Amino acid sequence: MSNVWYPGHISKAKRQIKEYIKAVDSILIVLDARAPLATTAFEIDIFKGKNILFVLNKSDIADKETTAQWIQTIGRTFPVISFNKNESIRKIKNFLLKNTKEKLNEVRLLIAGVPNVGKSSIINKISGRKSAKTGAAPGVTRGLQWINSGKIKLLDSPGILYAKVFNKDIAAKLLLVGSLPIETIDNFEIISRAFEIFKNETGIQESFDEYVEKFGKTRGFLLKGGTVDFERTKNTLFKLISEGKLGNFSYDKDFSKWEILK
Ligand SMILES: Nc1nc2c(ncn2[C@@H]2O[C@H](COP(=O)(O)OP(=O)(O)OP(=O)(O)O)[C@@H](O)[C@H]2O)c(=O)[nH]1
Ligand SMILES: [Mg+2]
Repeated sequence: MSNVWYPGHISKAKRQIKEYIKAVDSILIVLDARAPLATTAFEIDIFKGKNILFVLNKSDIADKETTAQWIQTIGRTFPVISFNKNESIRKIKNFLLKNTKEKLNEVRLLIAGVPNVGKSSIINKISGRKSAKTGAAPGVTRGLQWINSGKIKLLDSPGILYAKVFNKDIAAKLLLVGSLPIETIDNFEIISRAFEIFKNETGIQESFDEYVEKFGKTRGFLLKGGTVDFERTKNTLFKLISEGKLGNFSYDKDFSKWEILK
């Protein structure tokens, strides 16, 4: 499997995280509720020995039953909650305060995870301000940034990923949840695997080409001469899937595979 998207700011962020880690007591690892296994595709071992908490974010666009099962599974070994941008600040604040040790009346927390899982959005929610930049494409946060919210001091960090040896299944799921930008995926195997996984959830009958053809026509994504603009349609299709606009689905369901930081 070839390498996937790995811009320079990610390797820089990993070096910075290793530095800053000494200054924090706890790590809040944000996973996408739709793919809690695939969204651990980074060197999670660098956080070993710290107080680790998990958030399954974007639960509003995941399958509810599957998220409940993940909470049960992960909850056996780590503090975990499901969350989404429509939920109350109290829920996440209480979770953080309950599960962190206070030092000098301060909770210092690093927020980490793969790109686009909603790290900066969670920070803004907790601080009640738009202090951290957020955006629909992966790779919005470029450097580490402290944000204060009363006694909770939050350190936002850029999304990180493994640099290489991406397994096709993991890459496909990262694409489905928007952690890899569709425009950068030139390996068609990843795209077709992602469509296959999506198809399994939705009950779509068509092949990828047939589906793109139909989707492009419906949206009017046509080139001169009336043929469907494949690139534009494919990119829009994956963007909409990642934003949950084509339905709420979960892509990781193998609960027995959760064996992190044992
Ligand atoms: N449906 C849904 N979308 C969300 C939620 N949280 C964040 N988003 C959207 O997801 C996108 C990414 O959010 P960010 O907060 O920028 O994510 P990030 O993890 O900081 O991303 P990077 O800095 O690029 O790694 C934005 O378009 C948000 O509006 C959520 O709970 N539900
Ligand atoms: Mg961010």
